[in-house]
Amino acid sequence: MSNKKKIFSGVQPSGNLTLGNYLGALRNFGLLQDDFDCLYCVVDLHSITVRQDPELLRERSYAVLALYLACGLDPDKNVLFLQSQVSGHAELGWALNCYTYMGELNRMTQFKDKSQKHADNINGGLYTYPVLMAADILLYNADMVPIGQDQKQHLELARNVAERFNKIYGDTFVIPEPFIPKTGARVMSLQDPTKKMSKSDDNVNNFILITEGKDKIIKKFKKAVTDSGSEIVYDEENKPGISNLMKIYASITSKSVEEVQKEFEGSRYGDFKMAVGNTVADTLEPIRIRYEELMQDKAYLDSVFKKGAERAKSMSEPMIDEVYRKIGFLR
Ligand code: AQP
Repeated sequence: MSNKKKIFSGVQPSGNLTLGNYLGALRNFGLLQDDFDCLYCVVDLHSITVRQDPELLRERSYAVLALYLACGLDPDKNVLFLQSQVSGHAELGWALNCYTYMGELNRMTQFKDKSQKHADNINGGLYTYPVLMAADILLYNADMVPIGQDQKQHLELARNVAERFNKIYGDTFVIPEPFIPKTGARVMSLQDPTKKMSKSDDNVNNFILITEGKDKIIKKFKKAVTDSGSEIVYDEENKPGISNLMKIYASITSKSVEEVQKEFEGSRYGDFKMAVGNTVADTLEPIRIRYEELMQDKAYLDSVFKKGAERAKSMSEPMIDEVYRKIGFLR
């Protein structure tokens, strides 16, 4: 690692990755790899806050790595690794739990949403999830964290915990900044555009998978709910469906929403949906092809994880040492 600024981000292997994960996170990871020292993690420890099938979890951990690579992340330039293979995450996570207040965790909206969705399994890990996320980031003194809008509240908590620790023990952690894309930060569900597109959604028509074929993608966009009226205008409050599609198209084509509105002035909803479907499918197609090739070579994926874990371990061990020493543990 050089003296470039450091980036950390992660994705949970809790399902197949969606267009939301791509536009909110993965696509931006690739854009940052030349200017920053980047660590991109497959955060499997986080994923068990919701019950996972062990075989499927292993397969999905490979799948997230394969998608990192298929989206253009270079395993030599970036540290690509599996969270459970680097013990510092759990170690720092435990320590930071003792510097985080229940009042802070009670305010987390993701906990509220997920406890409603998994009412039969509201476990302690789901509650302290943001503390482990703080540990992920602070362990490496990351300066910046590329995330979607939904993770902003968690990042603010990480900043507060870091500041609290620094105040008690002197400068230890860098205070991380969020890096949230202008468009694509919050891709909404296709059938219910008032909630975000999520990989663990029960209704498959709510999301587009990065690895889905063209026919399926177009079919799902055709089915996407639109609003009353017939004009392609951006109005999040009164036209959440069409506004979501406009934001997706803007983000994929790197255009502004105003440009998209102009481009489709006078078009019908059906034609616009076809254009969005086609553009999304064409963008994702090469990623899917590369992903499928990579998933055939688990030995290669294991070797990337192994090298990543070695690098992440050597980067994180001095921080664990410093924190444990400051807290008062014998070293
Ligand atoms: N709909 C979204 N729009 C933009 N960005 C999104 N992200 C997730 N959904 C959207 C971003 O993707 C990154 C990885 O997310 P994660 O796997 O850590 O968990 P998540 O935020 O909880 O994503 P999901 O898809 O909703 O997963 P499940 O269903 O398992 O909870 C993050 O940077 C996130 O902001």
